[in-house]
Amino acid sequence: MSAVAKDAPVRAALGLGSNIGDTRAHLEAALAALGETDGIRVVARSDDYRTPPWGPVPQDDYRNACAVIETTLGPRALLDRCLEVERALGRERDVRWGPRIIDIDVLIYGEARVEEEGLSIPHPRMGERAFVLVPLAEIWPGAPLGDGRTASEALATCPGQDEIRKL
Ligand code: PH2
Ligand code: MG
Ligand code: MG
Repeated sequence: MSAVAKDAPVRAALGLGSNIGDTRAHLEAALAALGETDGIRVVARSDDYRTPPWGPVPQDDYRNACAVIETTLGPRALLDRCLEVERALGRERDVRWGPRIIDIDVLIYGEARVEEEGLSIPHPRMGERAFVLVPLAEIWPGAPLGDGRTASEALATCPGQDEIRKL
């Protein structure tokens, strides 16, 4: 055993989405790249779900999934790695809420609360979004949303689940 104690990994949840091009390949490539990252271990991956587009922009349905990871990266370094993987897969600056090749959001990072430029953890809107809660509750039903509810508790009252299809 090393004399130097290492920080214990933190359990975090990521939300992934794509609605441009080969959406299945984009999610697979994103998870592969994340899993190859020093300091990130992917411990669970949900099924993929076809979900109607949420928000004001008319666009194609999404493929959404969630992953649970264990990470020794801090929240900002984790976000930076997610953004790097998005860029590597070809994502460009896009319209807010608009279509995208790949979106990787940090939903939960342990019990941490982070409010910084470009980074809000727990993700402030996930408790109302079936496209996040359905895959998240599949792999981590007890995930703490930060509002006192778990993923499965929030899902019990979340509208829009009937339009979501497991792929
Ligand atoms: N992401 C958006 C906007 N709308 N709708 C669904 N169903 N899934 C998404 O991932 C999504 C969305 C912008 O981040
Ligand atoms: Mg995002
Ligand atoms: Mg998003």
